[in-house]
Amino acid sequence: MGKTRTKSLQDKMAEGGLARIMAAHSPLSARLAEEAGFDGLWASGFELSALYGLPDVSIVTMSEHLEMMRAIARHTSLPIVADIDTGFGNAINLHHAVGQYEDAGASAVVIEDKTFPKVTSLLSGGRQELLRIEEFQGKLEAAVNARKDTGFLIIARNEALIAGLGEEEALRRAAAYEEAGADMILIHSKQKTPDEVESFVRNWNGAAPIVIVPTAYPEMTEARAKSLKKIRMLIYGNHGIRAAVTAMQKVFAQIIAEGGIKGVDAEIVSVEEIFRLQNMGDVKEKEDKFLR
Ligand code: SPV
Ligand code: MG
Repeated sequence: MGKTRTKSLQDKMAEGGLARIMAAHSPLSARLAEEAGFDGLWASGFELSALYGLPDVSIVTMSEHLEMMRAIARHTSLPIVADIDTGFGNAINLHHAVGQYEDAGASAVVIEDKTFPKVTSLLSGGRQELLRIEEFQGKLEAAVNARKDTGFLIIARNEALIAGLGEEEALRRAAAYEEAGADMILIHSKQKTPDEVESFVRNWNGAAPIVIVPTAYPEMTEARAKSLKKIRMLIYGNHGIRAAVTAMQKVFAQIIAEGGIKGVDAEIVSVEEIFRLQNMGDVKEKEDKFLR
């Protein structure tokens, strides 16, 4: 199954294609992303941290993240791009982590060039410390060495723009990461417009395709990303958890305001729809077959 998913991710990106990857924080959200038509899932550290009501600062452990990723993998057939932050330590910890995520069914890992513990990238004024280039190259080489399937993607996440170090440093780092064996470069930005990322992409001369997460610059559509020619993966980083919070805030407030559930009933999915998403039909079939 792992290999089939990985192949489908690669097929999507072949010949100029753009893989559209939606964040998932649970098997249910993963299934909804699959039904909506996304090409893959982003096992987001930010979303899982938020689900636990925690900040995204390396508090959620590898075991917690892996366990959720396994549950997601069991529930969908989409390829999974695992957000493994800094790799849970140094090159040795990362080597172990890559083996675990590949065995758990991921098709790719994204490893960021920050120090451990990391601070979430989009926070205004966040403390952003980057590793020395040589140290991160060692981590990437460890990740490449750890994977069993050469199709399993090692994606280097470049946080130079997030840390305010400028495009020249971002390009220098991207070239060094490609040299160390990264299959793709994720360039992250928290600028409110696509300019910063577009300029980086235009000036990127490497062969490694680019991954973007346009949360901060929503004017970057799929068509605009495709027109830049070098972007092969677009990650919608946190729209599942934000949509869930929006819906719950609205419905919960309405129930309090109206003193009951009558008003919201027609606005939310039926209980039958939840039964469908839980595969209750399957239980009925098994009951008919096995319960005597
Ligand atoms: C995540 O979704 O966990 C990410 C993307 O790493 S971001 O939060 O935008 O940095
Ligand atoms: Mg993350």
